[in-house]
Amino acid sequence: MATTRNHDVYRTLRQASSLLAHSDGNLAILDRMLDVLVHQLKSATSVVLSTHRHCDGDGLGAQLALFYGLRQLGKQVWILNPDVPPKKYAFLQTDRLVQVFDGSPPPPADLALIFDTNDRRLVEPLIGPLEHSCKQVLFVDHHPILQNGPAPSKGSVIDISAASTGEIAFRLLQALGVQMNAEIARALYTSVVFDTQMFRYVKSDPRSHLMAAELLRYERDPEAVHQALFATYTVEKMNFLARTLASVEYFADSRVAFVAVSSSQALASGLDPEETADIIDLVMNIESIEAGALLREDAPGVFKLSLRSKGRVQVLPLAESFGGGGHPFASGAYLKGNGATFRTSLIDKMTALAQAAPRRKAP
Ligand SMILES: [Mn+2]
Repeated sequence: MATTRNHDVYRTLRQASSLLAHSDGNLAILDRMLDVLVHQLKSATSVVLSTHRHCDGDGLGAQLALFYGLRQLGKQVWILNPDVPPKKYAFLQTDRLVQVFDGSPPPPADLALIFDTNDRRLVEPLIGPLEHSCKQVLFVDHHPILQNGPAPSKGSVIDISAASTGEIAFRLLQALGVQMNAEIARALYTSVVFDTQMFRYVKSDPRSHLMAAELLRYERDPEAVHQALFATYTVEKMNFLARTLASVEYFADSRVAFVAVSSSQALASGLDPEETADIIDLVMNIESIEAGALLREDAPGVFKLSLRSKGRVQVLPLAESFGGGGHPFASGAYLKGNGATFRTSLIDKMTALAQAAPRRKAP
């Protein structure tokens, strides 16, 4: 029976997590927080599910999985997001299932869960009205809590050992006794595949693969998901990337890369400005590169910074020093000021970080 098998995989997942937990000792606390959340979900009759602005496959997959799962348990459930999901996620029926906040009060619910962030600023302008309408608003996330950012609400479940929020959603659904099916599997598989970038970033932990193995018993066309997530370029976009790649600057023996773009250039090439982050991910494929920065100008003096690292350079503190956040090795910030000053400062700081970083070992 599928339930028995689910249970076995869940036990393996827990064993895998406890291996990690010995290093930080947080697993017992995390387990207790998950138990409390499961209890709250069981007693709730109405739940709103949300995620951060500019949602991605992870947050979207987690909220869709919970949507199907909680509906299966007879709950009243809504997906309400701060903005419209990118078109490439239409294969997840986002047009039909995701409501976009338009200023009117969110449905009054027992509980609201916000996935894939614990920074309330990334849920503006929905977060205030959500707190007003719902009895409790909690974050379910895998990003580190920011040193200088807003604290997540009490009772939020934050597991930084998870490679995707989908992993936490999977555990919640299993603990709730939800029966796995094709819809839930596709949503969770999207989370895992998106945030691990096809199993490239798995935190040296077997959980992403174990979970995928279980989901693939229900997801019959994983290649369709891979293509919907990753083979989405247009010719215009490829040409834009080619032009921009030619302007990347390299420093510190090509261990550091810096590139600047503007939203208006992107829009003129038919790109959503968010898609320009693909440039920095491409640059990170260069063997020698340890850290990369993309500075995107959205309006005169208004920038979005994206930082990436291969793991030996911590870019999160750098993002935090600019008022941003994210993961230790993929983070960002919104900046206001002088682009040339930011460029110099970023290159100096990343060069210092790369030079202080440990040398790379062969696997
Ligand atoms: Mn994520």
